[in-house]
Amino acid sequence: MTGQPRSASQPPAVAAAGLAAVAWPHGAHRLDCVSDVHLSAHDPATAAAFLGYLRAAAFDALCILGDLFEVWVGDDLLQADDPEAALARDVAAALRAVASSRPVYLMHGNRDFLLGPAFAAASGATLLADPCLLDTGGWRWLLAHGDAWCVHDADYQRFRAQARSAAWQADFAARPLAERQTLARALRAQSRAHQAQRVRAGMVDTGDVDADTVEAARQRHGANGVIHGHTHRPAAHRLPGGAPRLVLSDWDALAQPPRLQVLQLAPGGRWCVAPANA
Ligand SMILES: [Mn+2]
Repeated sequence: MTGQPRSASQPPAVAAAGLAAVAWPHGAHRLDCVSDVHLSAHDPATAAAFLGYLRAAAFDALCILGDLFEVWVGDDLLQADDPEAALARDVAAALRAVASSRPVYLMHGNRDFLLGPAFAAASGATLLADPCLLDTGGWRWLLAHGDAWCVHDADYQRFRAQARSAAWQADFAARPLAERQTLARALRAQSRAHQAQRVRAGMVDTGDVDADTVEAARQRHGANGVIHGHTHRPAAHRLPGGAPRLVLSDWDALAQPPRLQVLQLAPGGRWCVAPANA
């Protein structure tokens, strides 16, 4: 899948309203976007694929748009003695090797929104605000994880607002690591049960972003197009105003065929999708 900005009916980019913008790295030809890798010690095949992708690193810059980890309960995991901690240290070291010569950007997802300054320091990654702009030179992408645009899932949006508050995070961080891990597992199981119940009840599909909400954000921030993940519904859509909305795939090395998808961006709004192990 490849794409190029349209010239004739290209939606206008107006001045951005105070949103942080990532500049296209000087001289870069290719900036890779990935998201929803969902790294976990329970899925060594996907972890190995991601580490292999970082080692090969044929990109000039890397942008991870959320849910790099299946769950992140705090940066103190880096010091812990369990398989998830060992994987987290391997990933941080591999990112750091990349970041020694190329920019690595990291955005929070809904699973790993507690990735903090200690992980950023260990990995050499620059934490991105959600959303933020990427200026590729004459073409601006609005980058987001995507969960904030799933406005039809009112229960999730309530939880999101609560979990992003300083009070909730302080209370959570004060609990022992093992308790936080148990709590995260329980929240995950609860969320799965909730989704399954909605599907059984034939209720409206709340698992996707709302296109009008995304289009409003695009216009508000003066972007030419939008890139997000989270929904695990990879596609290249057109927003109501005609601008591209590119949706990143999740990663699963054991799926048939394996899902290890990378969105490669080039200057000026050009893009293509390729397998990570190509
Ligand atoms: Mn997500």
